[in-house]
Amino acid sequence: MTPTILKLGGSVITEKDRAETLDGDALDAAADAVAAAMECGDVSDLILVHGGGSFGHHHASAAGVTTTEGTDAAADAVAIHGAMKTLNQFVLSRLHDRGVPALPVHPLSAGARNADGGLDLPLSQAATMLGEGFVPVLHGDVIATEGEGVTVLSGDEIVTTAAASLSAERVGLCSTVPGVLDTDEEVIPEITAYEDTADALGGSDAGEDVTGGMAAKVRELLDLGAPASVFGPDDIGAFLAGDGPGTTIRGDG
Ligand code: IP8
Repeated sequence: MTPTILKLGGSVITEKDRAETLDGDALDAAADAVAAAMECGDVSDLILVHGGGSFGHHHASAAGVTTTEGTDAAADAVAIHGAMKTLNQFVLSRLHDRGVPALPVHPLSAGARNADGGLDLPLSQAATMLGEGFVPVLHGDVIATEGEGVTVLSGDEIVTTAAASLSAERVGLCSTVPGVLDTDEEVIPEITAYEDTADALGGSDAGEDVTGGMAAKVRELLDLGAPASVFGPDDIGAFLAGDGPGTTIRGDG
């Protein structure tokens, strides 16, 4: 089993500037594309991951929790986790409406991060779900972290971890932009080394996004052992059909 992993960016499926607000039309369109691809057999072993958008990031930012700065306040951790579960429930129900057999996997209850930042995220439940014909749906979350209480776990880190441990064949990141853009706002078709695009990527313009913007994503994707595509919402169907829309990131990981 060599799964395809698709991440739906939080800013794609939520209204990023309004706390806990879904972009229902965008989520419907994404769910339509997933359902259509499964129906026509373009993809079978599919794992979905979604980001936090105005659900997780709003609460993480309010509590001052990031991927490295943790909290020992359980109520703050539960507020962030609860918001992510709410968003996850929206994703599941829109998929179920279209006959996609989606099941949730909540990282807070599954894994942990050690003091060196290393992530231990056992995914045998997701593998078994795939084998039984389900579509596991993971999400960015908070995670118990040695020496920090809980920290934020980004959906991108889940994608890279799952891609490695489940030997993913392909990885897709659906973002609000049609790919990784250069300084002229043109899509860079292929990236094989971070240095080649560092100037074009700059830092993060992510606002409340506590896990960083495109530069951080590119770095993580270059470490994958599988090709990754970064593309916009209109290209979910093309990606699931096997095309390489947007930017293809091919590291030596
Ligand atoms: O949007 C972050 O996930 P991301 C999740 O994939 C939280 O970075 C809890 C902020």
